[in-house]
Amino acid sequence: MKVKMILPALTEAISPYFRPIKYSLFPPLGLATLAGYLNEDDQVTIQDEHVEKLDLNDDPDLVVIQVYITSAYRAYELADHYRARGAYVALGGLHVTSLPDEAATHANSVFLGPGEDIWPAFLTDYRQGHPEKVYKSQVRTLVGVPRIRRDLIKRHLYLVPNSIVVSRGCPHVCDFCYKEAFFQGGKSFYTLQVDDALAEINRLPGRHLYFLDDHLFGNPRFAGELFDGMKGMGRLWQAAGTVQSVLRPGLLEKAAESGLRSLFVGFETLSTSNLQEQHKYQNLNRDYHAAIQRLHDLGVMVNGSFVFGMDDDDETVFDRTVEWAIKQGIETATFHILTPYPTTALYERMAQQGRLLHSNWDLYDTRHVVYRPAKLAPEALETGYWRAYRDFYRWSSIFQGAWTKESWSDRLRHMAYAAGWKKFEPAWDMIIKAKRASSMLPVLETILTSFGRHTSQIKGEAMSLKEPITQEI
Ligand code: B12
Ligand code: SF4
Repeated sequence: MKVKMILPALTEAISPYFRPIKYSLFPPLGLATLAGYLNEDDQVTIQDEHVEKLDLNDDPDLVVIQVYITSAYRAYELADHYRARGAYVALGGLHVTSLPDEAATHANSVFLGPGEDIWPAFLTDYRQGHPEKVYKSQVRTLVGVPRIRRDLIKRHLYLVPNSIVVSRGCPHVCDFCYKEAFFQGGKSFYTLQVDDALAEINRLPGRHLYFLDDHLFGNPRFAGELFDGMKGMGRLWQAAGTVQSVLRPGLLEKAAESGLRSLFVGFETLSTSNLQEQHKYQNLNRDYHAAIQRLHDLGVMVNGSFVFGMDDDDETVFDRTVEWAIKQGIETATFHILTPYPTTALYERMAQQGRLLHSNWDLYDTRHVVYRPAKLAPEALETGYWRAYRDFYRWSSIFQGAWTKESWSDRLRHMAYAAGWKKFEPAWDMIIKAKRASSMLPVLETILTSFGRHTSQIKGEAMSLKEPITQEI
């Protein structure tokens, strides 16, 4: 059987004028996971439109498309194209789970929720000649999942080829998050077994890892055992966690010892009433400053995530947030405009209040205002959002942030990391066009170690680092 798997891109990602580095960061892990369920004699290819031009003149038997909200229209276009050529089209992913009826008009089968139970069930039905129209995930476990087909990933096209997930979902419930809607009808947080996670890490070549888990620290026992197991592996890694988990004694220390060098932290807002409104209780009354201090003391850089446009936000929110982030010495910040994804609690609330402006999914990209904010005009929210990025990444702000650090190596790391992402975008564009994204990985690794200063956990591992940790896949 000929199988083609596609991750479609949103328009910005394939613009000939400007392709931000973020679209060349991570390979399509979800599709490579699903490919693991195919038979050895199936011919399978994965195409990621963010990094390569799609070949649309082929004739696969089965086409699998992963649909995010911002790439939904493109996904439907591709689905229609392949259906017209006689292929069987399977659509799944976050947006299909939110709006299965919309997706079903472009697909032979639609898949709701994570794929580990429904995808193999479909493959059996398909091979026997009686596939269903709709598959809905109910059994949630990662025990016994097949190996991810990393051999199908074109590693050289990505800055971070070693992305990995060792859990699904998150133990918390925030109104604006995709998570509850996606995991409806079953468990919404579960992990691999520690040994399986360590084996997957061991299979990855090189030093650098990026955990894409929503909340790697979400199950403290699992996380503790994982970090213990990673100690001495000589890895450098990045991940996401909550303020609450950073403040918990013990776990962060283990993480840093096993190679954690930068953490994405969802601060989201500095307003208590905003946190309450979004039911983000795990952030309530937490000392954000103490969390950042703890991370910095352990040599871990902070990528702070902030959302603008919640009901307590007025015109002052942008300057206040940026000023605060710079003073805290946060190395990188990711700003978002609040976006109500369909079927989330936030979306239902906005719909009930008649505040949704339109349903052009292309613009549900956290950079456009798609609802009526409470204390801001939509234009003011968009302008403020862009200004926040500009102000945070000004050279003067980068210097000011860097100067909160005590050592020269940490100051240098702050400047190199912050400037690397935002100040050299034309250079990134050239590297991406030359299809050399992965060649920049050693630079990233050097910066993450603070130019060699934060290497305590890999001392004594120097010998093994001369060789790749495992064979190149
Ligand atoms: C890595 C990542 C990216 C990467 C690349 C995406 C990639 N290569 O897959 C980059 C940086 C490019 C990116 C960009 C953006 N992202 Co993003 N990203 C993620 C992240 C952190 C991890 C994705 C991942 O690899 N998951 C692990 C794999 C194993 O799971 P999976 O991909 O979901 O696949 C499983 C299922 O979905 C399902 N499945 C998927 N497809 C199919 C198809 C079939 C047929 C079947 C059966 C099953 C199935 O089976 C898989 C195995 O269980 C997620 C958060 C998350 N936890 O998912 C956000 C997330 C997907 N991103 C999001 C957003 C909003 C964006 C941006 C718009 C952000 C922005 N402001 O720029 C852009 C635009 C994306 C686009 N191109 O359209 C939202 C999506 C919201 C939505 N409802 O669609 C998420 C959920 C973040 C969030 N919490 O809000 N992103
Ligand atoms: S903590 Fe983060 S991942 Fe978890 S539900 Fe809230 S927003 Fe989603």
